Parts: sequence; structure tokens; C-alpha cells
Amino acid sequence: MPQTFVSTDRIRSLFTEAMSQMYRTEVPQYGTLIELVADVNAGCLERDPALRERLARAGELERIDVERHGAIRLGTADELFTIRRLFAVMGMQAVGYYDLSVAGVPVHSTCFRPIDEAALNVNPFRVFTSLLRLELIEDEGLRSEAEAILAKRRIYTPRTVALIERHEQNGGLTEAEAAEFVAEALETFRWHGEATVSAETYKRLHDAHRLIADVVSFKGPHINHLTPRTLDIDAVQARMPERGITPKAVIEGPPRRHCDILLRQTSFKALEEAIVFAGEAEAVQGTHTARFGEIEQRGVALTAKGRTLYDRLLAWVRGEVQVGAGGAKAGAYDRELAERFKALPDSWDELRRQDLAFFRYAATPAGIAAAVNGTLPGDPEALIAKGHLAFSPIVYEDFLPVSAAGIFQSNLGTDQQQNYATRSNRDAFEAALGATVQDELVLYAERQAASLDAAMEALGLAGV
Ligand code: OOG
Ligand code: NI
Repeated sequence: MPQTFVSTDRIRSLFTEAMSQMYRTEVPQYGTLIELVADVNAGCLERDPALRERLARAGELERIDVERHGAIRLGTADELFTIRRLFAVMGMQAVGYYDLSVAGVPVHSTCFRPIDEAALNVNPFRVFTSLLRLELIEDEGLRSEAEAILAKRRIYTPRTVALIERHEQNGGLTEAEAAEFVAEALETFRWHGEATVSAETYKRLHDAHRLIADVVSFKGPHINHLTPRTLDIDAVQARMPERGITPKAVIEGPPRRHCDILLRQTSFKALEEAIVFAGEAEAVQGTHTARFGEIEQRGVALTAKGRTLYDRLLAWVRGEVQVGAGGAKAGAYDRELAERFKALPDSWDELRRQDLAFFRYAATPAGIAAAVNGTLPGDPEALIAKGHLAFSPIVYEDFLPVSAAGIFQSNLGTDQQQNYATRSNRDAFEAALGATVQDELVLYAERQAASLDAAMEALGLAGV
């Protein structure tokens, strides 16, 4: 009897749901954030019936408060190699290379996410995945000690590995296997309050960098945050204190605009959690700070040209106003950001005409009717002007290195700023991964081109 496999989209959705439940139990403050986000989103929908209508038509209304991303930090090349295979079971592939060492964080990262439009529409869940760069630890003794500790741990259950292999061999998992896979894979992301190292080792790792202690001292790469989507990030940021949550000082990314671009995100500060150290005759208690909650609001993906402009404007603002550790100058930063970003057009049509952002094209009903009655002009601009061709923004699905560094840092304490001899090492990352990371700009360009081709074909203009 032929086996019926469940779709990778379904496995991803089951996994997202299981992870969300687990994280809410582990980090109660995250549950509070979810409630606040749901409140703010409901308010937005009530005030803006057009928005509600648009989301309903896109089938997004029911899953508006569902998590959009999470993050983990791995310790070894082998762990990264296997996580790629694990995420493949859920239809997620490595997109983009992020070098965080330029911001004093000793990791490099990628984003595992679905690629094609249909899969993104079902559930765009992504995991920002970092690999510790032990070669950036200066102290040779500490480096080899950390390597030895990491070499001993097994972060995947044997059953997870068996099910990954099954998926690779058979080309899919049955419903029962998928359920088991989700439960087993979840174990890798679970928090363990028992450190695998002594208090003394933890302190030395921590002194080298807090992040090194976070990666090396535990049994596995606990999920360190989850991030739901909000329809109004400024409102959630402003209202966090009402619920006893302390937000980071500023929202990362572009300012509030009429036409949202890229990604805006903010987080609440990581919690101090009780841990127990290993190897002592008597249990030694300590605390560890790693896990937090975040929210995100996504906008249109920018082309290389748009991104260059974004990076330049952001660098300009960050050069003018440095936000202090305690949030000093946060207001000045926000004002400067809004002011400088006036240089980036805030209309969909201008963003499109100037080739600053990616759009999805579709033939309109009027266009299709007109095509039946005669040949239309082959020029997309003319078709748009006549209302025969419509366009809508393609959502940015990836991350922003400067923002990611800001999220890392607000949870590591700003006293931890270090400058590494910055040599990004994409080759080493891809060798460990066992694959090349895909170029996100190519993916957006392909989707734009495919939508235009399909629209032209629908208008009887294929090959024009
Ligand atoms: C990841 C931080 C980056 C984001 O949203 O930019 C990130 C981490 O702290 O491990 O998740
Ligand atoms: Ni994040």
C-alpha cells in the first residue's frame, strides 16, 4: 500500500504550535506579551475595517497572532549540519548569511524558512539560527575547554535523528510519524535549568562573553525567544509597561511609515532565571539571563538599490544619535530616524517606479476582459496606468543584521560590547551547514518575475 505523507507545511504548523505552548509555560511573561499583542491587534482591526477586510481576503485573520519567528544558538558544526536536515522536514531552508561579529557578538547566522509563496502563505515561521564562533575566544585554554564540553553533548534525541533519516529516505513522513517527530524535535529546544558545567567554569565562560556561557553551559540550544506579529508595533511598545513588561529602549529597523518596509522589531529584556550548576557535592544555585519575548511588524522587501539606501540612512542616524544603555536619547533617535527616512519614498507606486522594492503583479478582471476584446500594449507601465495590471508589495521574510545585533545586545547588557577582528567566514559556515545559503534578493526577484510573467500571460501577452 502506498504511504500517504503529510505536507511539510503541516509539520511546520504543528511544530510552531507545540513550540508556542511550551514557551508560554516556560516563560510566563511571554504569555502576557501574547495577550497584549492580541489586544492591540483586535483594536487595530476594529478601527480599520479596510485592513480587516484585506487580511480576511488573504486568509490571514485567523492566524494573525501566531508566532512568526524564533531563535536558537548552536555550539558545533555537527549541530548545525543536523539542524538543517531537521528544518528540511518542516519545509524550511537556509536563506541569508549574517555576520554578527561586526557588532561584537561572536556568532554567524542564517534564517531557516519556507521559500515558495504557497508555503509562506500557509505558515511563514522562521528560525534565526546562530553558530558560536569559538575561534573568536582569545584564551586558548578556555577555547579548547569549551570545545571539549560541546563535543560531549547530544542535542538531538536518537528518535529525532531516525525520523529525519526516514524523511530523507522515503521523501516524507506519515501523520503518525509527523506527530512523533514534532514531540521529539521539541526536546532540542526545551529549557534545562541544570547547567552541564560547574559554577566556576560558567563564570569563566561568562567572563569571555555572556553568549558563550549561554551556548556552552547547557544540554541543548533552548529556544531563546518567540516573536508574534503585531499590526501596530508602536502601540505594543508603548503599552508593555502597563503589563509589567520592560521593553528595550527603541524599536529596531525603519521608522513608522505609511508604506511599511522591511522589518520593525522590539523585545522585552531577558529574564533572570534560576539554574543549578553541575559537579558540586551540594547543589550550587545561580542565575542565567537568556530568554525573552519579541514582536515584529513586516513590510515590503527592498531591492538591492532600496536596501543600499536603507542601510545608508540607518547608518547616518546611528552615527548622529547613540542611544545609551538606559535608553537615554531614545526620543532623539526616533525623531532623527523619522526625519532621515523622508529620503525614502513613502508611496507604493514610487517605491516600484524607482525600483526600490519588490512587487507581485496580477492581471485585473478589467485587464482580462480587455484582452478578450483586442491586443493590449505590451508595456507594464501602460497596463498599470490603464488599470489592467495591479501590483502589491512582496513581504520581507528575512532579518536585518543591525537589528539582530540590537536584539542580541539588549539581552546581553551593553557592557558586553566587544570588537572582534572582523573577518566574516561564510565559507566555514556553509561547510558546517553542508549546503550553501540562498540569496534572499534572488528569491524575491524570482517571485516578482514569475508573477509578472503569469500576469502577462493572463493578458494574452506571453513572451512580449
Ligand atoms: C537572535 C537575535 C536575532 C532577530 O529577530 O533579529 C533575532 C538571538 O538572540 O539569538 O532573533
Ligand atoms: Ni528575533
